[in-house]
Amino acid sequence: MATPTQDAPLARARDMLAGASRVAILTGAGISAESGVPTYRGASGVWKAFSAEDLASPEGFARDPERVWQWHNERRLALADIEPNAGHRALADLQRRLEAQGGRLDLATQNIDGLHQAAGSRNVLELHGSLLAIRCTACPERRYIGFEPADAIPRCASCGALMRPAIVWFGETLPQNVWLTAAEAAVTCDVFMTVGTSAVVYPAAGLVEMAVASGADSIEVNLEPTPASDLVDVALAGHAGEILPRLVAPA
Ligand code: BJW
Ligand code: ZN
Repeated sequence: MATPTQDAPLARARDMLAGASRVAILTGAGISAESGVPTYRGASGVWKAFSAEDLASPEGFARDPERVWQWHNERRLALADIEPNAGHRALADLQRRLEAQGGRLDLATQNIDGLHQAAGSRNVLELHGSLLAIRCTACPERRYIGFEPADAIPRCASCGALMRPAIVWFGETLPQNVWLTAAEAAVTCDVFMTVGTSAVVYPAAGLVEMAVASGADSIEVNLEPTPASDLVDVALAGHAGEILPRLVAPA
Protein backbone atom coordinates (compact mmCIF):
# COMPACT_ATOMS: atom_id res chain seq x y z
CA MET A 1 0.00 0.00 0.00
CA ALA A 2 1.12 3.54 -0.58
CA THR A 3 1.91 4.99 2.82
CA PRO A 4 -0.33 7.70 4.32
CA THR A 5 2.47 10.20 3.71
CA GLN A 6 1.91 9.58 0.02
CA ASP A 7 -1.76 10.54 0.06
CA ALA A 8 -1.06 14.11 -1.07
CA PRO A 9 1.26 13.15 -3.98
CA LEU A 10 -1.16 10.40 -4.99
CA ALA A 11 -4.03 12.88 -5.05
CA ARG A 12 -1.92 15.29 -7.09
CA ALA A 13 -1.06 12.59 -9.61
CA ARG A 14 -4.72 11.54 -9.81
CA ASP A 15 -5.68 15.17 -10.57
CA MET A 16 -3.04 15.34 -13.31
CA LEU A 17 -4.42 12.23 -14.98
CA ALA A 18 -8.04 13.29 -14.53
CA GLY A 19 -7.35 16.56 -16.35
CA ALA A 20 -5.40 15.01 -19.23
CA SER A 21 -6.63 13.98 -22.64
CA ARG A 22 -3.26 12.77 -23.96
CA VAL A 23 -1.29 10.48 -21.71
CA ALA A 24 1.98 8.74 -22.55
CA ILE A 25 3.42 5.95 -20.42
CA LEU A 26 6.77 4.18 -20.28
CA THR A 27 6.89 0.88 -18.45
CA GLY A 28 9.74 -1.43 -17.47
CA ALA A 29 10.30 -4.77 -15.82
CA GLY A 30 8.97 -3.58 -12.45
CA ILE A 31 5.37 -3.58 -13.66
CA SER A 32 5.63 -7.30 -14.44
CA ALA A 33 7.48 -8.19 -11.23
CA GLU A 34 4.23 -8.79 -9.33
CA SER A 35 3.26 -11.29 -12.06
CA GLY A 36 6.44 -13.23 -11.31
CA VAL A 37 8.64 -12.00 -14.19
CA PRO A 38 12.16 -11.24 -12.89
CA THR A 39 13.50 -7.71 -13.28
CA TYR A 40 16.94 -7.15 -14.84
CA ARG A 41 18.86 -5.19 -12.22
CA GLY A 42 18.98 -5.34 -8.44
CA ALA A 43 19.72 -8.21 -6.06
CA SER A 44 17.61 -10.88 -7.77
CA GLY A 45 17.78 -9.40 -11.27
CA VAL A 46 18.38 -11.39 -14.45
CA TRP A 47 21.81 -9.79 -14.95
CA LYS A 48 23.00 -11.07 -11.54
CA ALA A 49 22.62 -14.67 -12.70
CA PHE A 50 23.22 -14.32 -16.45
CA SER A 51 25.68 -12.35 -18.55
CA ALA A 52 24.15 -9.59 -20.69
CA GLU A 53 27.26 -9.69 -22.89
CA ASP A 54 26.71 -13.37 -23.65
CA LEU A 55 22.91 -13.50 -23.80
CA ALA A 56 21.72 -10.03 -24.84
CA SER A 57 24.17 -8.84 -27.47
CA PRO A 58 24.61 -9.62 -31.17
CA GLU A 59 28.22 -10.60 -30.40
CA GLY A 60 27.09 -13.11 -27.76
CA PHE A 61 24.60 -14.61 -30.22
CA ALA A 62 27.27 -14.90 -32.93
CA ARG A 63 29.60 -16.67 -30.45
CA ASP A 64 27.06 -19.22 -29.22
CA PRO A 65 23.62 -19.11 -30.86
CA GLU A 66 22.60 -22.44 -29.35
CA ARG A 67 23.10 -21.17 -25.80
CA VAL A 68 21.17 -17.97 -26.52
CA TRP A 69 18.33 -19.97 -28.06
CA GLN A 70 18.23 -22.40 -25.16
CA TRP A 71 17.97 -19.55 -22.64
CA HIS A 72 15.21 -17.84 -24.60
CA ASN A 73 13.28 -21.09 -24.95
CA GLU A 74 13.35 -21.47 -21.18
CA ARG A 75 12.17 -17.90 -20.68
CA ARG A 76 9.34 -18.33 -23.18
CA LEU A 77 8.18 -21.51 -21.48
CA ALA A 78 8.28 -19.73 -18.10
CA LEU A 79 6.07 -16.95 -19.51
CA ALA A 80 3.36 -19.35 -20.62
CA ASP A 81 1.96 -19.62 -17.08
CA ILE A 82 2.23 -15.95 -16.22
CA GLU A 83 -0.76 -13.60 -16.03
CA PRO A 84 -0.98 -9.82 -16.15
CA ASN A 85 -1.51 -8.14 -12.77
CA ALA A 86 -3.58 -5.25 -11.43
CA GLY A 87 -0.99 -2.72 -12.67
CA HIS A 88 -1.22 -3.90 -16.28
CA ARG A 89 -5.02 -3.97 -16.05
CA ALA A 90 -5.19 -0.44 -14.61
CA LEU A 91 -3.27 0.94 -17.60
CA ALA A 92 -5.56 -0.91 -20.02
CA ASP A 93 -8.59 0.53 -18.19
CA LEU A 94 -7.15 4.04 -18.38
CA GLN A 95 -6.59 3.69 -22.14
CA ARG A 96 -10.19 2.55 -22.68
CA ARG A 97 -11.53 5.42 -20.56
CA LEU A 98 -9.44 8.09 -22.29
CA GLU A 99 -10.39 6.79 -25.73
CA ALA A 100 -14.09 6.76 -24.81
CA GLN A 101 -13.69 10.46 -23.91
CA GLY A 102 -11.96 11.28 -27.21
CA GLY A 103 -8.49 11.25 -25.65
CA ARG A 104 -5.52 9.01 -26.21
CA LEU A 105 -3.05 6.88 -24.29
CA ASP A 106 0.23 5.78 -25.86
CA LEU A 107 1.86 2.94 -23.97
CA ALA A 108 5.55 2.34 -24.64
CA THR A 109 7.07 -0.64 -22.88
CA GLN A 110 10.62 -1.89 -22.58
CA ASN A 111 9.19 -5.27 -21.62
CA ILE A 112 9.27 -8.23 -23.96
CA ASP A 113 6.69 -10.32 -22.10
CA GLY A 114 3.44 -9.40 -23.89
CA LEU A 115 1.61 -8.82 -20.58
CA HIS A 116 0.23 -5.37 -21.46
CA GLN A 117 -1.44 -6.84 -24.55
CA ALA A 118 -2.72 -9.77 -22.47
CA ALA A 119 -4.29 -7.24 -20.09
CA GLY A 120 -6.11 -5.53 -22.98
CA SER A 121 -3.85 -2.58 -23.83
CA ARG A 122 -3.91 -1.75 -27.53
CA ASN A 123 -1.21 -0.47 -29.90
CA VAL A 124 1.51 -1.27 -27.37
CA LEU A 125 4.85 0.17 -28.46
CA GLU A 126 7.37 -2.61 -27.80
CA LEU A 127 10.60 -0.61 -27.68
CA HIS A 128 12.80 -3.66 -27.03
CA GLY A 129 10.88 -6.17 -29.17
CA SER A 130 9.14 -9.33 -28.02
CA LEU A 131 10.11 -12.67 -26.58
CA LEU A 132 7.14 -14.18 -28.41
CA ALA A 133 8.45 -13.38 -31.90
CA ILE A 134 11.54 -14.44 -33.85
CA ARG A 135 13.22 -12.86 -36.84
CA CYS A 136 15.82 -13.70 -39.47
CA THR A 137 19.41 -12.52 -39.03
CA ALA A 138 19.68 -11.88 -42.79
CA CYS A 139 16.29 -10.98 -44.32
CA PRO A 140 13.00 -9.30 -43.19
CA GLU A 141 11.34 -12.63 -42.29
CA ARG A 142 9.66 -12.43 -38.87
CA ARG A 143 7.11 -14.65 -37.21
CA TYR A 144 5.12 -15.04 -34.02
CA ILE A 145 6.29 -18.10 -32.10
CA GLY A 146 4.32 -17.64 -28.87
CA PHE A 147 5.22 -19.98 -26.03
CA GLU A 148 6.34 -22.90 -28.20
CA PRO A 149 9.96 -24.00 -27.75
CA ALA A 150 11.93 -23.28 -30.92
CA ASP A 151 14.15 -25.89 -32.59
CA ALA A 152 17.68 -25.91 -31.19
CA ILE A 153 18.68 -23.22 -33.70
CA PRO A 154 15.81 -22.40 -36.06
CA ARG A 155 16.53 -21.49 -39.69
CA CYS A 156 14.70 -18.96 -41.88
CA ALA A 157 12.05 -20.52 -44.14
CA SER A 158 12.79 -17.88 -46.83
CA CYS A 159 16.59 -17.68 -46.96
CA GLY A 160 17.98 -20.41 -44.70
CA ALA A 161 19.92 -18.03 -42.43
CA LEU A 162 19.80 -18.29 -38.62
CA MET A 163 16.67 -17.04 -36.91
CA ARG A 164 17.04 -15.08 -33.64
CA PRO A 165 14.76 -13.78 -30.91
CA ALA A 166 13.01 -10.56 -32.05
CA ILE A 167 14.46 -8.69 -29.09
CA VAL A 168 16.55 -5.51 -29.12
CA TRP A 169 19.94 -6.36 -27.67
CA PHE A 170 22.59 -3.97 -26.37
CA GLY A 171 24.19 -1.91 -29.12
CA GLU A 172 21.23 -2.47 -31.46
CA THR A 173 18.90 0.27 -32.63
CA LEU A 174 15.27 0.24 -31.60
CA PRO A 175 12.61 -0.47 -34.27
CA GLN A 176 12.43 2.94 -35.93
CA ASN A 177 8.64 3.36 -36.30
CA VAL A 178 8.03 2.20 -32.76
CA TRP A 179 10.63 4.61 -31.41
CA LEU A 180 9.36 7.57 -33.46
CA THR A 181 5.78 6.98 -32.30
CA ALA A 182 6.90 6.79 -28.66
CA ALA A 183 9.02 9.94 -29.00
CA GLU A 184 6.13 11.82 -30.65
CA ALA A 185 3.81 10.73 -27.83
CA ALA A 186 6.32 11.88 -25.20
CA VAL A 187 6.67 15.38 -26.65
CA THR A 188 2.94 15.92 -27.27
CA CYS A 189 1.31 14.40 -24.17
CA ASP A 190 -0.32 16.32 -21.31
CA VAL A 191 0.86 13.78 -18.74
CA PHE A 192 3.82 11.39 -18.93
CA MET A 193 4.08 8.52 -16.48
CA THR A 194 7.03 6.17 -16.01
CA VAL A 195 6.38 2.89 -14.19
CA GLY A 196 8.74 0.20 -12.89
CA THR A 197 11.86 1.09 -14.82
CA SER A 198 15.35 1.82 -13.47
CA ALA A 199 15.52 4.49 -16.21
CA VAL A 200 19.14 3.71 -17.06
CA VAL A 201 18.79 2.13 -20.50
CA TYR A 202 18.77 4.58 -23.39
CA PRO A 203 17.18 5.71 -25.60
CA ALA A 204 14.03 4.53 -23.72
CA ALA A 205 14.95 6.43 -20.53
CA GLY A 206 15.33 9.58 -22.62
CA LEU A 207 11.54 9.65 -23.14
CA VAL A 208 11.14 10.99 -19.58
CA GLU A 209 13.55 13.86 -20.29
CA MET A 210 11.83 14.60 -23.61
CA ALA A 211 8.37 14.75 -22.02
CA VAL A 212 9.49 16.96 -19.14
CA ALA A 213 11.36 19.30 -21.50
CA SER A 214 8.18 19.57 -23.60
CA GLY A 215 6.15 20.71 -20.60
CA ALA A 216 4.20 17.57 -19.72
CA ASP A 217 3.12 16.95 -16.15
CA SER A 218 5.08 13.91 -15.04
CA ILE A 219 4.66 11.00 -12.63
CA GLU A 220 6.91 8.13 -11.61
CA VAL A 221 5.79 4.90 -9.93
CA ASN A 222 8.66 2.77 -8.60
CA LEU A 223 9.71 0.89 -5.50
CA GLU A 224 12.84 3.01 -5.22
CA PRO A 225 14.31 6.30 -6.47
CA THR A 226 15.77 6.30 -10.00
CA PRO A 227 17.49 8.92 -12.16
CA ALA A 228 13.98 9.91 -13.32
CA SER A 229 12.79 10.68 -9.79
CA ASP A 230 14.42 14.11 -9.70
CA LEU A 231 12.96 15.06 -13.08
CA VAL A 232 9.30 14.24 -12.49
CA ASP A 233 6.66 16.35 -10.73
CA VAL A 234 5.42 13.48 -8.56
CA ALA A 235 7.39 10.36 -7.59
CA LEU A 236 5.23 7.67 -5.98
CA ALA A 237 7.10 4.99 -4.05
CA GLY A 238 5.48 1.57 -3.98
CA HIS A 239 4.29 -1.44 -5.93
CA ALA A 240 2.84 -0.69 -9.35
CA GLY A 241 0.13 -3.31 -8.80
CA GLU A 242 -1.10 -1.39 -5.76
CA ILE A 243 -0.51 2.22 -6.82
CA LEU A 244 -1.76 2.14 -10.42
CA PRO A 245 -5.31 0.94 -9.63
CA ARG A 246 -5.62 3.75 -7.04
CA LEU A 247 -4.18 6.27 -9.46
CA VAL A 248 -6.54 5.54 -12.33
CA ALA A 249 -9.75 4.57 -10.47
CA PRO A 250 -12.57 6.92 -11.49
CA ALA A 251 -13.35 9.59 -8.85
C1 BJW B 1 9.03 -1.98 -9.27
C2 BJW B 1 8.45 -3.12 -8.82
C3 BJW B 1 7.10 -3.04 -8.56
C4 BJW B 1 10.47 -3.61 -9.12
N1 BJW B 1 6.48 -1.90 -8.76
N2 BJW B 1 8.50 -0.82 -9.47
C5 BJW B 1 27.95 2.32 -23.13
C6 BJW B 1 28.36 1.16 -23.81
C7 BJW B 1 27.49 0.48 -24.69
C8 BJW B 1 26.22 0.93 -24.91
C9 BJW B 1 25.84 2.05 -24.23
C10 BJW B 1 26.67 2.75 -23.37
N3 BJW B 1 25.99 3.81 -22.86
C11 BJW B 1 24.75 3.77 -23.37
C12 BJW B 1 24.66 2.72 -24.20
C13 BJW B 1 23.48 2.30 -24.95
C14 BJW B 1 22.73 1.20 -24.25
C15 BJW B 1 22.47 1.58 -22.80
O1 BJW B 1 21.58 2.34 -22.49
N4 BJW B 1 23.26 1.04 -21.89
C16 BJW B 1 23.18 1.44 -20.46
C17 BJW B 1 22.73 0.25 -19.62
C18 BJW B 1 24.54 1.94 -20.07
N5 BJW B 1 21.51 1.08 -25.00
C19 BJW B 1 21.45 0.32 -26.08
O2 BJW B 1 22.37 -0.38 -26.44
C20 BJW B 1 20.15 0.40 -26.84
N6 BJW B 1 20.43 0.66 -28.20
C21 BJW B 1 21.02 1.81 -28.58
O3 BJW B 1 21.31 2.68 -27.80
O4 BJW B 1 21.26 1.89 -29.93
C22 BJW B 1 22.11 2.94 -30.37
C23 BJW B 1 23.55 2.48 -30.13
C24 BJW B 1 24.13 1.63 -31.03
C25 BJW B 1 25.45 1.23 -30.81
C26 BJW B 1 26.15 1.65 -29.67
C27 BJW B 1 25.55 2.49 -28.76
C28 BJW B 1 24.23 2.92 -29.00
C29 BJW B 1 19.42 -0.94 -26.81
C30 BJW B 1 19.01 -1.30 -25.43
C31 BJW B 1 18.39 -2.72 -25.43
C32 BJW B 1 18.09 -3.16 -24.03
N7 BJW B 1 17.74 -4.52 -24.05
C33 BJW B 1 17.44 -5.15 -22.78
C34 BJW B 1 17.65 -6.66 -22.91
C35 BJW B 1 16.56 -7.42 -23.52
C36 BJW B 1 17.10 -8.81 -23.65
C37 BJW B 1 16.36 -9.84 -22.96
O5 BJW B 1 15.53 -9.64 -22.06
O6 BJW B 1 16.67 -10.92 -23.33
O7 BJW B 1 16.13 -4.77 -22.38
S1 BJW B 1 18.44 -4.66 -21.41
C38 BJW B 1 17.19 -4.75 -20.21
O8 BJW B 1 17.13 -3.44 -19.62
C39 BJW B 1 15.89 -5.01 -20.97
C40 BJW B 1 15.01 -3.93 -20.38
O9 BJW B 1 13.97 -3.61 -21.27
C41 BJW B 1 15.95 -2.81 -20.10
C42 BJW B 1 15.46 -1.82 -19.08
O10 BJW B 1 15.34 -2.43 -17.83
P1 BJW B 1 14.12 -2.05 -16.88
O11 BJW B 1 12.86 -2.45 -17.51
O12 BJW B 1 14.24 -0.65 -16.44
O13 BJW B 1 14.34 -3.09 -15.67
P2 BJW B 1 15.32 -2.94 -14.39
O14 BJW B 1 15.46 -4.29 -13.82
O15 BJW B 1 16.54 -2.19 -14.72
O16 BJW B 1 14.49 -2.02 -13.38
C43 BJW B 1 13.29 -2.48 -12.77
C44 BJW B 1 12.75 -1.33 -11.93
O17 BJW B 1 11.49 -1.72 -11.44
C45 BJW B 1 13.62 -0.99 -10.72
O18 BJW B 1 13.81 0.42 -10.69
C46 BJW B 1 12.79 -1.44 -9.51
O19 BJW B 1 12.93 -0.59 -8.40
C47 BJW B 1 11.40 -1.36 -10.08
N8 BJW B 1 10.44 -2.28 -9.49
N9 BJW B 1 9.46 -4.11 -8.75
C48 BJW B 1 7.18 -0.80 -9.20
N10 BJW B 1 6.45 -4.12 -8.11
ZN1 ZN C 1 15.80 -14.96 -43.90
